Amino acid sequence: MTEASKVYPPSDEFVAGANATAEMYARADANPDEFWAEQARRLDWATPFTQTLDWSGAPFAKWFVGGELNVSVNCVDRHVAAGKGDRVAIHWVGEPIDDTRDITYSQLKDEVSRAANYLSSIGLQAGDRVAIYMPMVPEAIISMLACARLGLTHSVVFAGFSAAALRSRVDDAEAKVVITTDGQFRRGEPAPLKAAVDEALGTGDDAAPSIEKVIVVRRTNHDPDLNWVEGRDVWWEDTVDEQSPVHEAEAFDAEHPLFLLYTSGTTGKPKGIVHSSGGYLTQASYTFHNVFDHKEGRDVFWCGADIGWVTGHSYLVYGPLSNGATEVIYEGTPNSPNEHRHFQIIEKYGVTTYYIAPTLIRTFMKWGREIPDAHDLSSLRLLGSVGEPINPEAWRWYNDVIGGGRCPIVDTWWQTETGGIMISPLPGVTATKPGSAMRPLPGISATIVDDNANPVGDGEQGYLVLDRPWPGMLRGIWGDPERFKETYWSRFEDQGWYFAGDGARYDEDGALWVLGRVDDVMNVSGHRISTSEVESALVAHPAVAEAAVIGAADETTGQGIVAFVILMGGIENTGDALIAEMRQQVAVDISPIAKPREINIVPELPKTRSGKIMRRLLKDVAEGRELGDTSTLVDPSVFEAIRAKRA
Ligand code: 6R9
Repeated sequence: MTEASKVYPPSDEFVAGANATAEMYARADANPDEFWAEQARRLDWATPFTQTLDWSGAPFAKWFVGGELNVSVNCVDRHVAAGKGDRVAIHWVGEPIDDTRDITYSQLKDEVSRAANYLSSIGLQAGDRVAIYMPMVPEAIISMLACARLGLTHSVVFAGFSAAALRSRVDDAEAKVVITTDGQFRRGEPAPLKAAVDEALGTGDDAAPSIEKVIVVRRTNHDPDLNWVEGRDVWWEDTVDEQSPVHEAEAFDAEHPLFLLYTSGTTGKPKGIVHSSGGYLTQASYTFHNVFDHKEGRDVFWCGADIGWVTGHSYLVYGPLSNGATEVIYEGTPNSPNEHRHFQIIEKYGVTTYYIAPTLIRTFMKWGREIPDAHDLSSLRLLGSVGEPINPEAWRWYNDVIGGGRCPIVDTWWQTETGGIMISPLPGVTATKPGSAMRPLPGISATIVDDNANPVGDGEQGYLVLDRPWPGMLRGIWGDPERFKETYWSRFEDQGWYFAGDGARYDEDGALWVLGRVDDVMNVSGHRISTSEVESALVAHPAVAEAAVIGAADETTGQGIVAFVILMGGIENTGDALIAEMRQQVAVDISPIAKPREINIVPELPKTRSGKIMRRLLKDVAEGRELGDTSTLVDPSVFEAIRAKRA
């Protein structure tokens, strides 16, 4: 057998002890509703549901109809009530060395209750929206759970996003409160964060109309120019910390909106993905238990995502905590203060289950195996990957170097919209292939089809669709039901299928390979960024007349952002200085993570006769390939000029 086709069967030890079993697939297929009802009953319901799924209003689903629960009680209180209050919920590891905090489930209950008491004391009511713009500090998770406790819908905005990005999300959600920190640590240095909130929320006529309060956690205590708006701003320490640690939680309908999370689509405007309480928590909890083979009281789980992304929501907060897990939350970057940091943390806390993105694995590969080899990683027993396709080479390196050849790897495909993992191997059940997400989980149904909705043959590429509703599915786009239908359900409207936006294929053994986006969404280090969002930011620069952006293959980040811009007439091309300004414009409008790797100032863009920019051809150029079919171009010679510019 060649190295490439090698299959990795589960070890006897895993087969004997895994939470998941092979018969789950057949059982779930035979009666999906009954299967999901059983998963939902792993949670505590204040009022039991009377119907598992109501799909009569498709594509707007209702799961666990009539049921009522409190998400925060499920993640915290019930573990305390079951006598597990002294178990560590969170080993928090700050970026500065030795800045750590262990939080038990009892302590978490007190903290969440205090925050809930404060949020209700300022008049917030179930259904109100709260924006959370914070680095990876415990108060971020406490805030999310406090919102959940009160039925407030949280909208976490990644703290790496710019003030402009925060403002558009606050306005779209009409958030009443922003919870933030004074600053955050960035590679050892304190940097302001509240300043971005002040800039976002504005003053006077420009003030964000929905905002009533800004709650500030003291993190760096360092910003000498910290601005304070009397009446609007309060310190967490002076308000939340003063509250009673006792809070009686109320139960909410299973369909109550738990959170909004904005994500990039194919158009410039980010969309607020709406998630429910009962269905979302059921899927987050079920997948955590089975895909990560979680063993209560024994495992130490670590998910390297930021709470600003869906992976952070489902596998830093709701999945692990609903299962009573002990987890590591790390505030900093993997190379702070040096490249050993992650491995030191694994060693120190005895991490058993480690879940990161392929881009980080490839970064570790670049740093060299002597770094992980210098540490005792023998506590690890399961590895996970998420966010983008994992190339077989990175998979094998992860397996051999980090996993010591003994840890199953779960390559988990899912999306902000799906709420939880959808396609993944099951440890102890699946024999894995490097680079394949293998098969939909029990209860989940996916298929690969062509333009006409016909199933593709083995080896042929098609569109990945989800042909049956699932509990964690998005319930809509905030404030825009039409866009929800149009974006996800119009492509295969007659069939009633969800179109995921990814290409995929089955191999000859029926294993599923996800090939990446088929739309204008780029995936840079596992972050979704739309080409049009970056184009809009570039065009906002006064020197830019037109911009075309593509994602080009990149060895480390999966894709890198490459832009082609045309200058306004009369603007002098000052080269690097001008390009630096344009990159800055993108950082300010969106985030530093969206800054193009490369900006090419070109005389013209390749267009079809109908005026569409031929991005496919720009991609060929950026990836150094021979040009594909140029016959539909108005003027094929523009490429000579573009090539000349890049040389
Ligand atoms: C969880 C998350 C979703 C997009 C998705 C796909 C890509 C995620 C993947 C994967 C191949 C995997 N993606 N996991 N591609 N293999 N295991 O990342 O959500 O940020 O919404 O991105 O990421 O293209 O459509 P989100």
